[in-house]
Amino acid sequence: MQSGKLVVVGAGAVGSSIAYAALIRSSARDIVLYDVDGPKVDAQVLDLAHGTQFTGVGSVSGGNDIAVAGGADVVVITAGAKQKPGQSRLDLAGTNAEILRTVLPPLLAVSPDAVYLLVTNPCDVMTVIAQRILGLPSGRVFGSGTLLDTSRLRWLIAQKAGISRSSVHASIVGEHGDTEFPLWTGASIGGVPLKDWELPDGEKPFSPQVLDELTREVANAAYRVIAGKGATNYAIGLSAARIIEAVLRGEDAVLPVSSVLDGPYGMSGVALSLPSVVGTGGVRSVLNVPMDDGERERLARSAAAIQAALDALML
Ligand code: 6V0
Repeated sequence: MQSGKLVVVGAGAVGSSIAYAALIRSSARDIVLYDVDGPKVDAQVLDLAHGTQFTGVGSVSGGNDIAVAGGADVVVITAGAKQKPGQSRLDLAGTNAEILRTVLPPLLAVSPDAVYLLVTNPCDVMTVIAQRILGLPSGRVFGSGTLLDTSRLRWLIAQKAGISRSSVHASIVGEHGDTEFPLWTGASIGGVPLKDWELPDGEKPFSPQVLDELTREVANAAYRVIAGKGATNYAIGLSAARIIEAVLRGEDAVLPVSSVLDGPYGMSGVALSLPSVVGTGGVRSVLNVPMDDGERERLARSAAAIQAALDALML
C-alpha cells in the first residue's frame, strides 16, 4: 500500500475531488479533509469513507478541528473563494490571501514537516504568499500551477493527432491564468516536432493558426467549465493527485508546477510554472528548457502579471 498522510484543506468542490482522486488512485495511505464548515466536512468524509471497501487506501477521516491536520506528509490547500462566471483568477487574490494568513500558521504548528501544495487561486500569487508565511524552503511550498492546463493541452493535441495522450510532449508554462502560454519549442509527438506531425493522408494538422486556436482554447477552458457547471473540480482533482504521488513516491517526475523562483530565467521572488523535478520534499529543481525569444517575452509578461497582483496586495 502507498505510504503517507495527505491532508486536504477545504472540503468544497475542489478539495473533495482531490480527496476522491487520491482515494481511487491510492495516492496516499491516509486521507484527511479539514474545513471550517463542520457539517460539510463531516458529510464529505462520510461519503468518501463509505467507498473505501473498493479502494486500497488505509483510512479517510477529517473534521473542523485543526488537530485532524497534524502529522501530514503533504498538505494541499484548496480553502478559499472561487471564480464566479466572468471573474479572473487574479480577482480572488485579496480574499484568499486573508484565508491563507488565518489557516497556514496553525497548520504549520501541527504539520511542520509537510510539503505544502497550493491549489487555491490565483495559484501563483498564493504560492508566494504561502511560502512567505510558512518560511519554508521554496521547494516545499509550491502550486499545482499549469499542470492542469498542460493536461488540457495534451488532450486537445492528442485528439487532433489521433494519438495517445501519453505520447504527446507539450507544456503550458507561466501563470496559471490569463497570461499562460504553450511552450511550442520542444513540443513533440513521439519525438516528431509538432509542426511536422502528419496525419495518415499527409495533412499537417498543426499549422500556426491551429496552434493559436489551441492556445486560446486552453486559456478559456476553465471559463467554459465554470459557465456551465459553476466550478472546475474533476481534472484538478486528478492533477493534484498526480503531484501528491510524485512527492510521496519520491518519483523525481518532471511536471509543470509553480514554485518561487530564485534566479532561473532572470526571475526572483515570483512564482510561476516551469517544467520542474517533483519528488521527495517537493520541487527539487526547475528545468532550464529551451525557449525562443517570443516565449521568453511571454514568460516575462506572465511574471509581470503575477508581480502586479502581489504589488496590489502590497507584498
Ligand atoms: P468551494 O466549493 O467554495 O470550497 C471552498 C471551501 O473552503 C469551502 O468548503 C469553505 O468552507 C472552505 N474554507 C474557507 N475558508 C477556510 C479556512 N479558513 N479553513 C478551512 N477551510 C476553509 O470552492 P472550490 O472547491 O470550487 O474552489 C477552491 C479554490 O480552488 C478556489 O480558489 C478555486 O479558484 C481554486 N481552483 C484552483 C484550480 C487550480 O488549477 N489551481 C482549479 C480549480 C479551482
